[in-house]
Amino acid sequence: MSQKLEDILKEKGPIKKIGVIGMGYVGIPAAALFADSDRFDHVLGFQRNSPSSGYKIDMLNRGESPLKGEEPGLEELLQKVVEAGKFECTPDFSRIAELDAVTLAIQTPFADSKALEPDFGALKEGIRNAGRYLQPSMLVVLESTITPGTTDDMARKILEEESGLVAGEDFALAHAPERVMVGRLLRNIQEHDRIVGGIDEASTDRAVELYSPVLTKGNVIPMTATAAEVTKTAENTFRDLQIAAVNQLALYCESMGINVYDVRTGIDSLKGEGITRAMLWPGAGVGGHCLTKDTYHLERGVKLGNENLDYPENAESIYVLARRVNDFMPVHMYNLTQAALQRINKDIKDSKIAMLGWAFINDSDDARNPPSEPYRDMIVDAGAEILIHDPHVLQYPDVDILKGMEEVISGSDAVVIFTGHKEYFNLKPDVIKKMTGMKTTVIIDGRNVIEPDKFIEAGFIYKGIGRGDKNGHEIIK
Ligand code: SAJ
Repeated sequence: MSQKLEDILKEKGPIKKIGVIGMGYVGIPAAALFADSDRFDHVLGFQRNSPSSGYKIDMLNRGESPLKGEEPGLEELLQKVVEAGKFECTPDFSRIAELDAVTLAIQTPFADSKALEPDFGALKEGIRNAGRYLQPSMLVVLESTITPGTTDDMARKILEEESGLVAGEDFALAHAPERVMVGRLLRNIQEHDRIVGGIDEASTDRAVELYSPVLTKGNVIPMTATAAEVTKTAENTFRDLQIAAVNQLALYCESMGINVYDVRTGIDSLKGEGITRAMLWPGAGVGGHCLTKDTYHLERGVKLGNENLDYPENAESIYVLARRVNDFMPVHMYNLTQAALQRINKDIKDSKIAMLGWAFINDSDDARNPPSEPYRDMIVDAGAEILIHDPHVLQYPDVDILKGMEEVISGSDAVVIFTGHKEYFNLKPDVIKKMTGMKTTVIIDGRNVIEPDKFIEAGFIYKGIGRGDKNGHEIIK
């Protein structure tokens, strides 16, 4: 523990003025909740006045949220804190010098999903801005999802270079990963436990002081900065691993001619202290911006600066293997489509495919890294025609998303369900058959939304993820 930092913070007194850099879906609710706490006097939201997002400044200063989609309570809270004069948004980063603490909530996408290298460009610019105006006794907190080791290394170096100050002596530095999900931003910040990790004890304590007042149900869980980075990336890595485990089980059940959902129910029945199994759901793949990336953040973190990893020789990381299993599911959907069409002597390349569902998650318009995209690319590469329906997704680069189900299904040789939108749970065989106008149609269920027998008895060729009990069914004329 640095006595110098401890003394400086004591001299400074409690945190009163806070800055949040990055007015996005993480920074805006965080800033509003800090401003609403009577423990703090004033909050500045920092937003670059860039052509693409400068409009947010005036909106936020009118108490309006620039975030799309429903966020319960957010607009009211913004109105309240703006009218109370406790929150303002500014492009003037020099005002960081006025503050006691500044948090950075800037996205860290992967520049190239193939190379799996994160793009820290925007985050680095934010850190540089914080460093440029950093004063002794300030606290800097990174909230973005970052590769383990980033706070203690890259962020520390940039802040020290820009400020001439020393982290852990002149200023406090910590990581407090966001755990918010769109649609429940405020509630997640208030109710989830908050992981808070400093580069040293004084930094951790100062960050605990910052976050405790905004928690209603959640508790602060203190640890080191690197442990906090590993916690965030590993909690998503573990979810991806659990999904891969049930996806692999589904593939096994298909090959063994059994129903994975019977097996899932059986395993899930094992309940009780310490013996419960985390049985998630098999499906057409894993999308989004969390699970598709965070495994690679964790893997990079292990490799950077750790020479002494003891692991089975030449064995692949099970976490990376889990990513490969999940990324295989759209390929499996392609293989199921091909196998089903071949049962009626058709081949994908001359077929018309109707895809139901583009979004990566049910009943949402969120289409980041959707598993539907690799499937669609494979279908197009095979020379087939594909039309795509999604009731929520309005647009996607270079992809026409249609709203009329009949238009998409009309004349199609195969109907392929990729997302479990509620609209798809009540598809009727006779209605679909009429829409296709075909004597025999293939239907592929990637999300367990239809009842196989209803379609098989109506003369469809059915294939479903994990439905080894149905996938080889008799064809009913
Ligand atoms: N998926 C499956 N089977 C499952 C669960 C999900 O195939 O049993 C697929 C979904 O279809 C989707 C992908 O995985 O394509 C991701 O789904 P998700 O429910 O994990 O949603 P995300 O990606 O929005 O994950 C976020 C994460 N939250 C944060 O990073 C703050 C994750 O940690 C949460 O567990 C998850 O939301 C949640 O539980 O809602």
